[in-house]
Amino acid sequence: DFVINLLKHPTFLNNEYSTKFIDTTPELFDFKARKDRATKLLTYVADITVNGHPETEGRPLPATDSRPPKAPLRPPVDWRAGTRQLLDEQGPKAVADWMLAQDRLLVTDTTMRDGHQSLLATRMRSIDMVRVAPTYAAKMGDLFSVECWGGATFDVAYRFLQEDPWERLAAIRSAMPNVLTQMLLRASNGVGYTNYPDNVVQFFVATAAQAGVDVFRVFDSLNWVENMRVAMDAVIESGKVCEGTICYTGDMLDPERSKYDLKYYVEMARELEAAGAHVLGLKDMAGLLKPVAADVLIRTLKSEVGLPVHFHTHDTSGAAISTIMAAALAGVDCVDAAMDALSGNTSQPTLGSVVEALKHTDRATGLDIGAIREISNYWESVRAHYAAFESGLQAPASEVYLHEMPGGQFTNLKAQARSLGLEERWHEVAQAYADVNMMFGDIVKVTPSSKVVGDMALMMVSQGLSRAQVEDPKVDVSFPDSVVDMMKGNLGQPPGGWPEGIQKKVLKTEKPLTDRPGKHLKPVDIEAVRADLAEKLGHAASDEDVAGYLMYPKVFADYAERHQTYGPVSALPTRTFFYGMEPGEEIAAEIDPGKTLEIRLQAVSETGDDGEVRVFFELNGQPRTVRVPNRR
Ligand code: BTN
Ligand code: 3PY
Ligand code: ZN
Repeated sequence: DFVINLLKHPTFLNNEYSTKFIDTTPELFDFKARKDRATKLLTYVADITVNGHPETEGRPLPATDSRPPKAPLRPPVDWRAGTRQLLDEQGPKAVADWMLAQDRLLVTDTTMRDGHQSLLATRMRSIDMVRVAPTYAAKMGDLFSVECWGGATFDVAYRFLQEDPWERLAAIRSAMPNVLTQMLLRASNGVGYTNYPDNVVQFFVATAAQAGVDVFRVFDSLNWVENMRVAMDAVIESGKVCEGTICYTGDMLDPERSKYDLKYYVEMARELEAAGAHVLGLKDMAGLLKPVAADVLIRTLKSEVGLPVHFHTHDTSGAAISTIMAAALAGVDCVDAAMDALSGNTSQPTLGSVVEALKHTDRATGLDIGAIREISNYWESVRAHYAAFESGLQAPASEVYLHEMPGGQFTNLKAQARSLGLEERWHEVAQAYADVNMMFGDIVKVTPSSKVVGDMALMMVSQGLSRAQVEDPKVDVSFPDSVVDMMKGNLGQPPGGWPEGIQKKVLKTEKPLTDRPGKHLKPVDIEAVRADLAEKLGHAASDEDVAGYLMYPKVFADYAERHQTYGPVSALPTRTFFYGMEPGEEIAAEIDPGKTLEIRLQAVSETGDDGEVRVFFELNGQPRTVRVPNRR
C-alpha cells in the first residue's frame, strides 16, 4: 500500500520529489485509513444489498427504469456575480436596499429545503443537491437565494441519511458561489424542538454563518419577538442577513377571529424592524393567507415598515399561486417557490408558473424559463428515487383552512396517524387538531408548537377524548410530555398567555414560567463539551461537530458511531444507499474530490451455516469479499 501511495502521489508523479519527500509527506502513511473507508463503504453496500434499508422496507419502489439523475451542466461552469457578491462586498444592509430598489419580483428557490421537507419527509440526500448546484450558478444566478439548510433537514441528515449537514452546506456553497444560501432557524429552538441556552443558540448561529449560511430566516413558534432576539442579534453580529419573520395564522379577514388581525401583524413587524431585522419575513407555513388578505397585509406592511418583505407560503389548498400574484401586485419584494417537479400540494407554489404568470409585466422575475425546465427535469429524475417517501397525497384540499397544519407537518402527522392505526380516521385527526388549537387559545402552529398540537390531537383521537372531556376538571387525562413542556412555558409565551383552565389542568400544582426560558437555562461550557466530544470521537471535535452535538447529543453520537462503521455513505448514489446493488451492477463513489471508488458487485453467496452472506465485489478492478450477517 505504501508503494502504491508513493507511486500515485502527484509530487512523485511530477518528479518533484527529493529524498526528504517520504519524511515530509505524512499522507503516504494514511493507507490504513483510506483502505478502511473503502471497506466500510463496501460493508454498507453489502449489508443493504442483503438486508435492505430499514427506511424503505415495505414502501413503494422507484420505477425500475429510473435513471441516475444527470444534472444539465457539469463543473466547471461560468457564472456571473449575484446576490452573494453583493453581501460579501457590501454587507446585509446593502442587500436589503438592493431588494427595495428592484422592480422585478425576487425569487427564492426552496427545493433543497422546504420542497423535499414538505413532499419527501425531508429525505433528500446531499449528493442529489450538490450535483445540480453548478447548474444553478450558471443558469439561475438571478435568484435572490436558495434555501438549502435548517428546519428539519439538520437532524434528518444525521439521523436518517447518515450524512453531515455541514458538509452539505459547504458543498452547495462552493458549487454555487454567486447565490445567497438561506436557512430556516427556529430562533431559541435552534434547529431543534425546545429552547436551548442562549450561548448554545449564539454558538450555533456563529458556526452556521462561518460554515456558509448567508440568510437566516428567524422565526418563533409562538410569534414571540422577545424570544427571537438572541438568535437575531447573533445573526446581525455575524454580518449575515437577518430575516426577522412573522408567522401568519388564522384568517386576518375573519371578524370572528380577531386575535390575529392586521394590527397584530403590523405591530409584530414594527417590533422586528426595531429588533434590527434587515428583511421582514412573512411565513405562511400552512398556506392560509388568502389572496385578498395578502393584498391588504402586504400593502400595509410595505407602507408601515421600511424593510423589504419576503413572502413564504405552501400550496396545500391549491390557491397559493393566486396569493403569490396578489402579493406581487401589492409590492412584495421576494417570494419563495419550489422548482416545478418538487412543488405544489404541501410544498411551495410552482416556480416556473410564477415566472410565467409575471412575464411581460413590471414584476417579471427575469428568470430563464428554459433553465427552469431543464433544472426541473433534473429534480423530476431525483424525485423518482425517493418513491419510498412519497406521502400519496392525491390532491390539494381546502380542509387546510380547518386544521391549519403546516405543510412540513401535514404528511408527517399523516404518517404518524398511519403508524397508530388511525389512517382511516384522518379527518377526525384534522378536526381534533383544530379543536386543540382553540383549546390552547388559538396559537401559531409551526415547529415546535405544531408538533405539540399534533401530539395532543393524535392522543385525543386514539383515546376517544373530546375537547370538552379534556377540559373537564373531573375527567382524568394524562397529557403528552410535549404538552406539559409547552404549558410550563418552555417554548415561551403566546400572545395573551396560555388559557388558565387548561394550563392548570396540565400542570396541576406546578408553577409555569412567564418570562423567557433562555433566562433560566444555564450557559453550557462549550469548551468542556468539545473536550468530552473529542474523547468520544477519538479525534478533535470541530465547531460543526460541537454545534451538531449541542443540538442533538444522541442523534449526533449515533451518527458518529455509524460513520465509524460505514464510512462516507453520502458518496453513494441514492439508489445504492437505499437499495444496495444488483449482481453485475457498477457504480462510482467519489469519496474525496477527485478520488473515486469504482465498485462492481459480482455476486452474492447463499447464507452460510454461520448465518453470514459473502458479497463479492470488484473495487477499482481488484476483487474484494465482504461478509455480512443475514438478518432477514
Ligand atoms: C438508520 O436508519 O438508522 C440510518 C441508516 C443506516 C442503517 C444501517 S444500514 C446497515 C445496517 N442495517 C440496519 O438495519 N441498520 C444499519
Ligand atoms: C421547520 O421549522 O422545519 C418548518 O418548516 C416550519 O415551517
Ligand atoms: Zn414552509
